Amino acid sequence: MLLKCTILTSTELSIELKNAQLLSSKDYADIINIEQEDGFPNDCYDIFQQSEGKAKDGLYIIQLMKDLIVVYCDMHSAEGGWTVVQHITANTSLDFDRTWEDYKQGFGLVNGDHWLGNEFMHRLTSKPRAYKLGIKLIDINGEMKWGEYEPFLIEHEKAKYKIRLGLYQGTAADALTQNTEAYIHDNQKFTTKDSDNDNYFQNCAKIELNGISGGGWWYNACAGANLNRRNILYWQNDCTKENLCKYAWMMVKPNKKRDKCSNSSHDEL
Ligand SMILES: [Ca+2]
Repeated sequence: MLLKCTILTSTELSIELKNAQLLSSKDYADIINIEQEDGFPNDCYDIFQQSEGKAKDGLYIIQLMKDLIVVYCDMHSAEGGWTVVQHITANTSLDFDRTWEDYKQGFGLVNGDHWLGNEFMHRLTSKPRAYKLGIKLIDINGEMKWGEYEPFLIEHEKAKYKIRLGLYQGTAADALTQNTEAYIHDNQKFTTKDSDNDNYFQNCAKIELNGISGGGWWYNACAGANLNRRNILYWQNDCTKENLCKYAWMMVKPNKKRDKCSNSSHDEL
């Protein structure tokens, strides 16, 4: 199921968004570049650069191959230009216990809690230029932690949207490639309640904590981090049952250092 919607702008330009289901009816008026005339950008970093760093946070249309999608751009975190691929508020009413198809196409509202969609994450990060992943965590006391994996990519659907992570830096724990809990997430396939691709004898996406299941994630057996369990966000050391987190974001941005060497862009993964 993929909803499409055609927007008529004031210039009579019709725009078909592939992920229109991630917009509420009032969100359309908030799309900042809806009347752009010279083609849509590849990602939020393009917008950030073209504006010389002046572009605001908010909703923008980007082009992934021939498809147009709407995304939320974070123009202020870690030097700006980030395309948000996940946002969650602890105890959100948005259900993250979803099927493979839902995680593939995205769900929620791009202006709030949402998952942009594994297919779009794959297309974004498999472009010739290499990308990096940013993780932003805010705990209930308002303390912010940040981390980056560089490079980062999501493989195609036949590879079960496997996650590939490079070197880590940041103030948060390295919960995706560190092995302190023997659950390394790097190189793991994506698992949902209807598609078990993890290394546990049961399906990690179905295991409940306080009555809420884990949701889709790149589980190992099962998790050293999981930002898609909507009641308790989990990020080794930083977001736990003892140190509750209120918000999390996952976002992507081209790796500046590798712009000029796209031929070998993914060799280090
Ligand atoms: Ca399993």
